[in-house]
Amino acid sequence: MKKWFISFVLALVAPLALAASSVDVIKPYARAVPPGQENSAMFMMLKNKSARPVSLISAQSSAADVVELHTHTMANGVMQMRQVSEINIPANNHVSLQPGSFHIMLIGLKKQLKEGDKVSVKLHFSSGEMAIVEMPVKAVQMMKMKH
Ligand SMILES: [Cu+2]
Repeated sequence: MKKWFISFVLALVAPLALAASSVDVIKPYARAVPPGQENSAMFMMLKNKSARPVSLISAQSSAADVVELHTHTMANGVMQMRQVSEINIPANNHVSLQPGSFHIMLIGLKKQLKEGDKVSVKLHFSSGEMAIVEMPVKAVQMMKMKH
């Protein structure tokens, strides 16, 4: 009887848990690029409101041919970008995607990203949750760096 009751409650609760997002996306924006530049990046703060760690595992956007998760590392005194398989957000904590650190890399832009434009991205998390985020395009100062 008790077992039956628990599975009944789970069946009732599970769809709601999937619909509720455990991650808040705060102040997202994409970097404006000059004409002819093929790559850009998206930045935002990801806040994990749950008591379990969660990771951003992939991103999709119609703005570019390829969308990757990247970070920056210092190698032999040179700042370099590299792809990462996921970006972890600790429980009840946040991670910042910002210039010089984690970012969502847009490779092969389908059109120039101009200040004032809007661009969207679909985020997939290790929890199975998904978020569609629309963000403004802004001018951002970039350090010179190698890919
Ligand atoms: Cu990058």
